[in-house]
Amino acid sequence: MTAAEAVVATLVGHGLDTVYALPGVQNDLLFEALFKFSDRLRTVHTRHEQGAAYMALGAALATGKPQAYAVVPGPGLLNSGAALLTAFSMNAPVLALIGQIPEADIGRHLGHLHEIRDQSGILKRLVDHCTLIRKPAEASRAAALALRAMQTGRPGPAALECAIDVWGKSAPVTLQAPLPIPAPKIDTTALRRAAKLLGAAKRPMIVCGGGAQDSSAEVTALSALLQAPVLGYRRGRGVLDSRDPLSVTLPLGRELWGEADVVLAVGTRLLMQLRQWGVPSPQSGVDRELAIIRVDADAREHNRLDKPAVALTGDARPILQALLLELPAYNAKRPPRKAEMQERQAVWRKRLDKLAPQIAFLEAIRAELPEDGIFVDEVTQLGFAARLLFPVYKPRTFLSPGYQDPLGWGFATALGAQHARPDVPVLSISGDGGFLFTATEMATAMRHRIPLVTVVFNDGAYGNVRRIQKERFGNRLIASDLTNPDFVAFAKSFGAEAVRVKNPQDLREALRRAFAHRDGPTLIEVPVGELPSPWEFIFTREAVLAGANPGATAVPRPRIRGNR
Ligand SMILES: Cc1ncc(C[n+]2csc(CCOP(=O)(O)OP(=O)(O)O)c2C)c(N)n1
Ligand SMILES: [Mg+2]
Repeated sequence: MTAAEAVVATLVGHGLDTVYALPGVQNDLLFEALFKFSDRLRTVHTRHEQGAAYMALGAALATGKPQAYAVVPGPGLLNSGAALLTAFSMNAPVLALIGQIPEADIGRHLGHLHEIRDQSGILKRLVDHCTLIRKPAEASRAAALALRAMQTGRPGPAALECAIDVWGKSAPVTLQAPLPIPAPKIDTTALRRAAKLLGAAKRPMIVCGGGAQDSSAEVTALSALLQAPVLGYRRGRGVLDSRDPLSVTLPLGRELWGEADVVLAVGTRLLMQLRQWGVPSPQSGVDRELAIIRVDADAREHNRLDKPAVALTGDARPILQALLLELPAYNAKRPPRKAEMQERQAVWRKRLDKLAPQIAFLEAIRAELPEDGIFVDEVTQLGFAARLLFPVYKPRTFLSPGYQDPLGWGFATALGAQHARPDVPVLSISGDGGFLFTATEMATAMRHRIPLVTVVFNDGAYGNVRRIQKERFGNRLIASDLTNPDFVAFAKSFGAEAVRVKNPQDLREALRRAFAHRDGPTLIEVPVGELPSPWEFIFTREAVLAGANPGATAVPRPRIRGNR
């Protein structure tokens, strides 16, 4: 086998069925191998490397399984950079297959096509696991080690580099079967302490991040047992069904955090909570210590901000399963909180009516998107509102881009999600700004008949930036107005279905037709005016006054009850 064939056969042996890719001479022999295996592994080619990497990311997020993309070195790698960075910050198992210049000349700065200084060094700063394949006999094991690293401990992307002349080299090859993924032993002493703390808590609360997406059943059971509200904002949405009154987002979550005495934090960095919320809310009138129990796949994550009362390292699911067995022995009786939560949800819902225009469009989407349909968020006015109030019923059905919040991720990521999950409808929202980042992938959607439904909310501006310039910089508008194409004509020119609608009722109609059309993509353009600001619901008043910098330490540090 050639090195390329060994890598491709190993991907197949690990259950991968697609490589998102854009070819070029350094990878010709890799594509030769992809051709050979095309009955078992589909190659989906895109129109920009950014599209290939975002598609792999979307497929990984929608399935929870490793996905791969392949691009040329230098400009190909850098074009995929924002998506690879986003995969890292979202802990998404994405394998980057990157070409290289001739092996003997790596590091010699001769000016080979696509040469970049220290490509391995660049990759090592972007991902935790990176290998240069030097021999065909090593290729299969290198791929298996990368795939194992992507799923071990804190999941995340990995990279394999291979030189133009090594992909095609042949040798006898032993294919490496999937390597066992080590699971850390659960610390039973810490587990018991967690059960005792939670069991004795008067007002326990659960905070979920992206790391909780695969433990929905466990979080749901714990929430019921403890009568604990579950806060999921952005990456933690959908872990507890939004129809459960104990399921909260911001800003009710912030209020509840201010009242909680014990917090179970599952797969979340807690950055917003610890840096911005800190102390109990003024309304609660409570002065108390806050005990935090952290569950995280990455042991380094526990103590970054504050030492928690209890730290549990490993996959959330087995840890929460063990906690569910331990907890009943210590669990105090608490009054049910359903009625209280319903009331408080209703109060906030009324205040959130300030976002009525966004709410009306989101209600139209929710009414037409089936329960298990996937909503892909963007850095746009409708996205910010969706993070606060779009009802999410199941895990992995609300894909939100995490702390990178890279404008333009949405369309291509959603294409990948839809490609990997042809069994459910996927809906992508974008602003006119974000959509054009990867709009050329409409050609990919047509070429591979991907039935993604895309709604573009067109306000003729980088609206979020423009609002900040208006409100905070005396209306000195700069670089925030946009000249747009006719989005409907644009989509139609690729052969896609496309329509323009003016109100939520018509959006609903258009969505119904779009979801019924499974033979290719649909674009729906919605012209909108300026939309009301969501920021008062997301940042504290203090943080908004301090410039709404999510990293700002705008409030006093909390008194966290540490692990003494
Ligand atoms: C890669 C990247 N570049 C720039 C930004 C900064 N940014 C955040 S929102 C925004 C404007 C978004 O415009 P649009 O997509 O039209 O959405 P709107 O706010 O108008 O709804 C910009 C430029 C970003 N988040 N990510
Ligand atoms: Mg806009």
